Amino acid sequence: MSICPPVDRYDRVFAGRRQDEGTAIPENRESHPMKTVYTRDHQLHRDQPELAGGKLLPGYELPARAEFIVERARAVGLGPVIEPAIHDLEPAKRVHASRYVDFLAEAWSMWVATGRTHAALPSFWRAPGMSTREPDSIDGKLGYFSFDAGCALVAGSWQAIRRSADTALSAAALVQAGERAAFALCRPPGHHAGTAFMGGYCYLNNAAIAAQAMRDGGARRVAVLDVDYHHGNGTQEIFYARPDVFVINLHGDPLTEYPFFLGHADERGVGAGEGFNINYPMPPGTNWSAWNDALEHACVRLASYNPDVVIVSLGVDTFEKDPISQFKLVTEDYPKIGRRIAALGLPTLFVMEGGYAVAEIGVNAVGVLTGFEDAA
Ligand code: Q9C
Ligand code: ZN
Repeated sequence: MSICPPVDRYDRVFAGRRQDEGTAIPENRESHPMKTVYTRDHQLHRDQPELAGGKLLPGYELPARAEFIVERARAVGLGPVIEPAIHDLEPAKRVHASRYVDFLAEAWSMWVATGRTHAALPSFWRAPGMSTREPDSIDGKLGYFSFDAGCALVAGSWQAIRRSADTALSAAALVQAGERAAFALCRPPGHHAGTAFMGGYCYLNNAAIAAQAMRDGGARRVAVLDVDYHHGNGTQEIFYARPDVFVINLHGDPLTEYPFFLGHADERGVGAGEGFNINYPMPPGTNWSAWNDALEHACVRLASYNPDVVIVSLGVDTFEKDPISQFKLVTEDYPKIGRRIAALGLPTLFVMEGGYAVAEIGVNAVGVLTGFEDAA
């Protein structure tokens, strides 16, 4: 059962605004039901600010995002919506530094102990040449374990973060138990979080935790296909030296787009992992035609890796109306993404990442999943 008390379904910001109904609801799809793993515990992470463009603003990463997606999944009859099981922190610590995970767990109480009750946010970071020693004070720790000021912590954040990882782990278990596909409706998202840092609204890397759990559960090779607008720097960093998890990213060119400091085309992996990381940076204004060319190339490379399972880091911030992104995909494009991924013919775990055009996020994200189901 959810531990989250029932709260208002949508954020104040979106009060009175309805989800975009999009195209007609597809036909009944009970023949191939895809399970969605979801918990309203995500709502505990709310009202968090972010530093953007020199201003402290309400975060773009809103509870309404997940609410609109689960509502759309139910409306189209995607399949059952189930609550994630509770996991301990060991699976997270298989990809994250133990100290980092423990920091996330204790950060809010350390922050409150300084007399502050507003959201915790870092203001200080290390530059190259500075010490790698973990500071004692919470302000030092916040900077030490982050790379931007997009990851505020509020009272309920840690519980939501843990449950988001639980969501990915439970959906991964469904796929490992033989389901053709499953949808982890994670919130907060994960792909910017690395071994020992948060950033870009991400705290624990849900897709990476799921990938490692699948490896530990017997998968020989795992492919991660990240279609979020932003480069999945955390996932890349975690698996960069490993040949057993092949990481492929389609994203806005970091020369102009967040996260700026990773995601270039010449980053191909290192050591035993050399050749097992591929980046497809694309310029602002990229439309379906160019984006689809990259997807096609990525899918051919992915198929030749012959993985046991595919994990899709599913961001829909490639949408033309996304408020913080510069690609031009339209609602009708999202089912095509799902159909191409289904054509791989592989067990597939979808893990929710970004997407900030909140009114359209349900139609777009679930559109990928119904496209997959129609072709599977
Ligand atoms: N004015 C994900 O999509 N800030 N994270 C960009 C906003 C960071 C996006 C500038 C965007 C992070 C999971
Ligand atoms: Zn994104």
